[in-house]
Amino acid sequence: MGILNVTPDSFSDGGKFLNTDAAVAHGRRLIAEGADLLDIGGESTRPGATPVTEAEELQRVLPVIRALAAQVQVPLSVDTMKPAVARAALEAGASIVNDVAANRTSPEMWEAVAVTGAGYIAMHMQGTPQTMQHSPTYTDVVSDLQAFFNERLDRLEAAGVKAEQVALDPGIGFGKTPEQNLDLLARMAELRTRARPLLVGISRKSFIGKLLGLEPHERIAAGLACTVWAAGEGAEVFRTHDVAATVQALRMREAVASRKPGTR
Ligand code: YH5
Repeated sequence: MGILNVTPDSFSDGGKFLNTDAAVAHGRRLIAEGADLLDIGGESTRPGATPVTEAEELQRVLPVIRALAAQVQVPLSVDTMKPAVARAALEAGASIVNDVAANRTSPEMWEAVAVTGAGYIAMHMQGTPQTMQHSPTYTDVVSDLQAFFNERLDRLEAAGVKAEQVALDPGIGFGKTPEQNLDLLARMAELRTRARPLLVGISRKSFIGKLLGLEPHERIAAGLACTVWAAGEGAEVFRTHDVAATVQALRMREAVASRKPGTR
């Protein structure tokens, strides 16, 4: 899954206006590098980021989704916490909702997914983007997330969203200490709740920077090591800025793993 951030710090001409063409070109490049899907987001969910208004988020993502839907074959997901943005994005040609706020009650979000039959990524986050890194606390981070996924799947099904529509995501970095992120990666196989695919976002995240003392653009190799590990644990979808490198790492891992009987 290639990351396409449509925020003014990513695709502007230096001013506050977004350049849709540049975002679309970047999306096409990620597909050329081997992305099987694109995740399009108009709101930064980095720790401490300020929320954007619904109107602003719609203005950012809709033109890019419309253009890409007309030009490319891969499924498009919309990275949003707002039901209205999800609904509009699905109408504009997205087919998956990436809901990083799946730990909140959002009947409207689930309603939109239920009626459209769209894919749904249920990501775990403790707290909100504003507060999540204050002092994340778990009894046992892996069993707490298992319980969370089970509860979410039950409630999604009650809301009319079929299990087949859902992928689960531990939300690396969303209300987790570096050690808790490592625990989730180490024991990722235990998160394969009810046979749903696991998606994981590792790319350039702060826990890598904190552990190894690296700036975001220096974190690629270390992130790939985590990606290869997670694949061995059964993770199937990888959300990344660095598609070409990720595809190479995963293809090589697969080539090796396929030579070893009984290996994932
Ligand atoms: C995710 O894991 N993550 S946005 C801080 C960084 C680097 C990257 C420099 N949306 C996920 O990518 N959706 C984001 O430090 C996501 N899973 C899903 N499903 C955060 C991000 C990032 C944050």
